[in-house]
Formats: sequence, structure tokens, C-alpha cells
Amino acid sequence: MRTMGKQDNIYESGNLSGLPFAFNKEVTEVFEDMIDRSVPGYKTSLSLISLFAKQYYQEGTNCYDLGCSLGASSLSVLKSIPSARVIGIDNSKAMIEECLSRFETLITNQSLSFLCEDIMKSEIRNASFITVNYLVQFLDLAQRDNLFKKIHKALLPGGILLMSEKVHYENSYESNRIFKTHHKFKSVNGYSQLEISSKRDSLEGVLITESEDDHFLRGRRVGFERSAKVLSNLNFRTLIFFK
Ligand code: GEK
Repeated sequence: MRTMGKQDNIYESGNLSGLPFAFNKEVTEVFEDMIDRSVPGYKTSLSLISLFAKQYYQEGTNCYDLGCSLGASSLSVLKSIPSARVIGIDNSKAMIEECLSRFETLITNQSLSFLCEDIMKSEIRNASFITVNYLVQFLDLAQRDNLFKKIHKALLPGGILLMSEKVHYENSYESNRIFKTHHKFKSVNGYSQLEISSKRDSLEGVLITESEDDHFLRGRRVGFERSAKVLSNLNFRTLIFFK
């Protein structure tokens, strides 16, 4: 399998275009470096996907990777269950084109597929394992309950939703403190202050966080009987919802 592995220097000279952040070709080319240097615990979240898929995937059912980007979560499922039927969905044409090209062999030999669709319009069904790794934060707040309802409906009894997200705290002092630490994390990973502030500005209104409780409450509202936190790394969480 081919990977691009180009270093992210998109905001090296600031946000020159002044445009909001988008998952276009430029971002696709540096995506792995960007997410790894920006999201604390990203690699651990992928390991958890392998682990929980192994435990909860039911043979003959579907596994969905919603907001799949370059398919890292899909690949994590296949690492632990090579026979799983995995469907990755993303509405970025550049991301899906790259998935189709780099996973060509796996797509031909196994039941792996990628769809370029807005997840709010996708049909999802007969699922025992659904992973939503850092996607919900990019949806309009008004759409999020509908996505959760759709996921709950698509899951079979015994199935799970594993979701990772950036979160804020209800207390704004605590939120600012943790955001500052997150910026330090990025700085230690080689991003300059200009890169950090330009990226933050470009994400304004594009990435909208909620609190951990907001996510748990939504889960309950749509009918998930049990849920739990399985990973907490600075202001990032991985939560599991059981049907
Ligand atoms: C990973 N899960 O590597 N429909 C479909 N896709 C969408 C939508 C939508 N409405 N909105 C945003 N996306 C991946 C990382 S990245 C997270 C996921 C990040 C897609 C968007 O195109 C992008 O590829 C992905 O959600 C979010 O485990 O960059 O922080």
C-alpha cells in the first residue's frame, strides 16, 4: 500500500488565502502528518478501533468508518479482522480518490469499499461496528442528533459506536487552560506560533467542539443505553456507545 507522508507546512506563512479550512487536495496530501502532529492520542485511537472491532464486530454484518479521510480507521479494523466488510465514507473528493488509489489491492481482494458522500445523506444499515473518528466536530450542531439517530438505527443489538472528538469544558477557564496546553503540544511537534494561530483562525466556525457531557447526553437521547469514556488525552476523547 502506498502512502504520501508529505510534511504539513500549509500555514507556514500564515493563512494566505484567508479561506476557511477545507479537506481539499492540499490538505489530503499532508493529512497524515497534520493529524498526527495536531491530535494528541490519534494513534492510540486507531489502536482502540482495532481492539474494539475485534471484540464487537459480528461476522456477516457491516462496519462503517464515517468521515474516513485516508482510511486509517478502516485499515485498523481490517488489521484485527481481515474478513470484515468495511465501508468508509467521506464527502471530500480528494480524500476518497486517494483511498481508492492507495487501497486498490485491498478493495479488489477484500470487502472494503469507499464512498464519496455526505454522511447525512448516506444509507447505513446492518452494522455491528461504527467508528466516527473526529468527524462530528465538523458537522453543523443541528445535524448531530440526526447522525446519532441514524447510527443507532443502523446498529444491530450488541453493536457499538466508537467516537473520537475534540472537546471543550463547560468552565471557560478550564477550556482556555487545556487549549493552551494543546497549543504547546503542537508547538513541541514543530508547528510555529504563526502556523498554530493561522490554523486556529481557519478552523473558526468549521470545527465546533462540544463538551464530553453533550456527547453522552446525545447518546442517551437517541437511545444508547450504555456509554463510557475509553480514552482521554488533553482535550480529546474517545467514547463508546453500546446498543
Ligand atoms: C481518521 N476518521 O484518520 N460527510 C462525510 N464526511 C465528512 C463530512 C460529511 N458531512 N464532514 C466532514 N467530513 C479519520 C479522520 S478527519 C478529522 C477524520 C480531522 C470528513 C472530512 O472530509 C474529513 O476527511 C473528515 O470528515 C474529518 O481516523 O481532520 O480532524
